[in-house]
Formats: sequence, structure tokens, C-alpha cells
Amino acid sequence: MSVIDRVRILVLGDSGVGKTSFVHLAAHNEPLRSPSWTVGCSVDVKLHEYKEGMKDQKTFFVEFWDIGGSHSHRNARPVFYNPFHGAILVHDLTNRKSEKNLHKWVREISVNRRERKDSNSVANPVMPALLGDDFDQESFIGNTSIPYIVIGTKLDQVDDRKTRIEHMASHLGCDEILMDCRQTRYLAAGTSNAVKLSRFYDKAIEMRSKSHKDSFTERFGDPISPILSTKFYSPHQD
Ligand SMILES: Nc1nc2c(ncn2[C@@H]2O[C@H](COP(=O)(O)OP(=O)(O)O)[C@@H](O)[C@H]2O)c(=O)[nH]1
Ligand SMILES: [Mg+2]
Repeated sequence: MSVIDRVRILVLGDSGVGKTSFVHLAAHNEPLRSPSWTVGCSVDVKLHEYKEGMKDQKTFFVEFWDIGGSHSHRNARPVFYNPFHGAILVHDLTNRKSEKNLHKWVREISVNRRERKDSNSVANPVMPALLGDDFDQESFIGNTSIPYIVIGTKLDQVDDRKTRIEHMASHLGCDEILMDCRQTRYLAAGTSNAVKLSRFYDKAIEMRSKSHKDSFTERFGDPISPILSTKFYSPHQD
């Protein structure tokens, strides 16, 4: 049996917004009856068909890394961040602050990613000073090469749906899903929400392939570069 490759997705957002409820529905196609407090990080998985229906279709494990949103754990969180291939940003539609706070999450993972790159792929903790609350929210959009999707939860508790302005998803140029995490129909197969999620998983898989290729190139050079191909691969080179 061939090994199934895995792609790691971070699930980020403040405590109580519905991260664990969303992940359970996305991974198991059924609502979570009694969510409990997430301590540290919990991981759930689902199988996903990359490029379903096309000739290069391939099965992947999508790992959801549901990171506890508690402020007191923030120094420990970067342990879970590397490597990752996409991020699901969850906010609660009844709590505007939870959407504003998504900027902090985007910033936290982007800074961590950059620090790691700068330090030559050695895990490096985020400098706490960089994660203060006083950053300029408008000027910081984050690393948009990371695939993102935004999930707005508790749609069932919102009255003024029409007046809502979509901030985070438009800043990041990504899709957004508004839903009730306790209702299976919001992620049912064939719905536009399911299509958005599937597209997001595909992008994360592509990010994974790219980062594998980049780290190979960093260590061994580009395998198809003209220099390597003539020097090392040409059978009649003298
Ligand atoms: N009404 C409603 N409640 C929700 C929704 N999503 C989550 N909840 C509830 O919000 C609470 C916190 O959810 P949880 O998944 O533990 O949030 P987390 O801390 O972000 O993981 C729980 O009581 C959930 O049942 C939703 O879409 N609608
Ligand atoms: Mg949780």
C-alpha cells in the first residue's frame, strides 16, 4: 500500500469562536455535540482528493492543527507552526473583535515563518516583542503567499447579515465561508462552501509541493538547472 502524503493546516482564532466545532464538522461531516476546551493543540484529519476528477487526482491526508486560542499560551504556540501549508482563520460573527484579532494571528504565523527562514530552517521562537498588541493593523496584511480561508461562525445568531463588511478575507484576497458549525448542511458535498474548502485544500497541497521543492533546491541546487544538468547529469561531460 502506498503512503498517503499529509498536508498541515493551522486552525486559528480566538477562544470560543468555534474552531473545534468547525474542524469536527469539516473532518467528520457531523456536528460536534459537546465541544470541550482545547488545551495546547488538538489534531484531526480527513482524506481529501486533490484535483478530484482530473487525471492527476491524488489522495492526501489533511491535518487540522487546532491551536488553543488562549493568550497565556502564545509563547508555546510557535512549536506547532512549522511546517504548515495553509491556515483557516476562524471568527465569530457575533463578536466583531474576533475578526479584528485575526490580524494578530496572521501576523504571528507570518513572523514565525520569516524568522524560521532567516535562521536557515532552524526552529526559532517568535520574539514576544514583535507580537505586541500595538502593531499597525491596516499596514500589516501578512504573507499572502500562504493559502488562507476565513470562516465566520454562528451565522444562526446574526440578524443584520446585510450590513456586514467583509474585512479579513478581502484583505487577504481569499474565500470566506459564513456558517453555523452545528449544521451539516453548511459544508455538504456539492455546495459552494464545500467547493471553497476543497479549493483551499488543493492550494495548501500545492504550497506543500513548493516548499518541498524549495528546501531540496536550498540544499542540493536546482535539479534541472543548466549548470547541474551539464556538470553532473550529462553522460559525456569531460
Ligand atoms: N450557535 C452557534 N454556536 C456555535 C457555533 N460554532 C460553535 N458554537 C458554540 O460555541 C462554543 C465554542 O465552540 P468551540 O468549538 O469550543 O470554540 P473554540 O474555542 O474556538 O474551539 C460551543 O458552545 C459551541 O457549541 C455556531 O456556528 N453557532
Ligand atoms: Mg477549541
